[in-house]
Amino acid sequence: MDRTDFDARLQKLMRRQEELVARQNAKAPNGNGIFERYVHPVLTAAHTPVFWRYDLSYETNPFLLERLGINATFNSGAMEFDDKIVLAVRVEGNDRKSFFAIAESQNGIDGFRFWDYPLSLPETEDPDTNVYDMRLVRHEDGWIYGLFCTERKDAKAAAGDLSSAIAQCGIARSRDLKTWERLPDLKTRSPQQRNVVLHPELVNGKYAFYTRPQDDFIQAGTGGGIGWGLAKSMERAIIDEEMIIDERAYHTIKEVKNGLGPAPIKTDRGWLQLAHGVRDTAAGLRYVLYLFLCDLHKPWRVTHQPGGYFIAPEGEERVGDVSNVVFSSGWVARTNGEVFIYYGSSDTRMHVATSDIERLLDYVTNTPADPLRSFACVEQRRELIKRNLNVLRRVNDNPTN
Ligand code: M1P
Repeated sequence: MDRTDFDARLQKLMRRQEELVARQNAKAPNGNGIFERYVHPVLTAAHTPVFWRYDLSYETNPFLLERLGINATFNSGAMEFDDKIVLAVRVEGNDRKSFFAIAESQNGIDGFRFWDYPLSLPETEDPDTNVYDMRLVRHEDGWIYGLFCTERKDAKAAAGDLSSAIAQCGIARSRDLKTWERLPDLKTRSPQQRNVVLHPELVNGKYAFYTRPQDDFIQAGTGGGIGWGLAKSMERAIIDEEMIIDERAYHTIKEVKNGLGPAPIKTDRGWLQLAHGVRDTAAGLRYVLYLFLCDLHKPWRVTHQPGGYFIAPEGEERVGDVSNVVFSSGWVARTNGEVFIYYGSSDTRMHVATSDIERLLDYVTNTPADPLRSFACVEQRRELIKRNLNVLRRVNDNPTN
């Protein structure tokens, strides 16, 4: 390729990327009233800057080849920062390693643009092989914490087993999202921890964590469920006692495993919680999102839990590197009551859904719980149908025009 062709191809690459970042998003029609989906994902691998992926020097890359490809952008933490919405995105390179990068948008719906450099996250003395799924929490102690999964090879794995891994909760903190201080990993009694989330307020003067203890890297085994525990400090975060506050249950959306999503939103009726539930199918695991409410003064006590899922994968969301997955680790409640829910689909891309506190509280407090048996589900639905047919009869008898 001569210099002129090189320059033309580079300009085309840059232009295409600008067009993608500038693409406007719009609400998808025909929602269920609880939340609105959007027609475009907010982030894909193609949103990552061209200068992260290509060597742009003619001298060292005369064919303008992509040198360090990006495979996916998903499962992001989220918060308001400097009057913008920022996402701490799980970016995965073609080499399968994940890292974190901040992308910001003025309106939270479109225009997400990555900061020039990904986060340079310090390691502990036991280096992480892979880090992912950061939850951002602005804590009442003044720090912004990023809790994430740190994964390392299982040193006790049998010879030839190159898949067994140990997942634990890594902790970092920052004031500006640019410089990060790495703290020691969370210590609990569980051999595996993923989906650990910091509660934004102290509870009885201690740091409060939602956990997800497991026996095994993938399988919950005798463990699982969303746990709760307290630690005296973040500089040496140790949870001695962990209790399960939201258990897995047979023949539900969270039969195989579950885990908290982002840190809860404080409302006057309690702490609104977003989580994922996993069940097994002949086609593999299926991940959906669900909501529940916890007591305002006892955030470990579940007060309301609607039956079934809140968001399940739909359309293109169903397909990706790990298909049939929606997973959320970030949402933002704005002062006007709006809620932006950020979720990854099929470990590939990021989406936004919008709702508001009033609607979510109505959904969570008035949607009936899972009755756990087909017969009881039919009874539940027959009761709704009966009431509705009466409403429709009244409407038909008194047409307004
Ligand atoms: O691949 C699906 C998800 O698997 C894990 O979630 P969990 O620990 O609940 O099984 C995580 O690796 C998550 O990032 C991923 O989306």
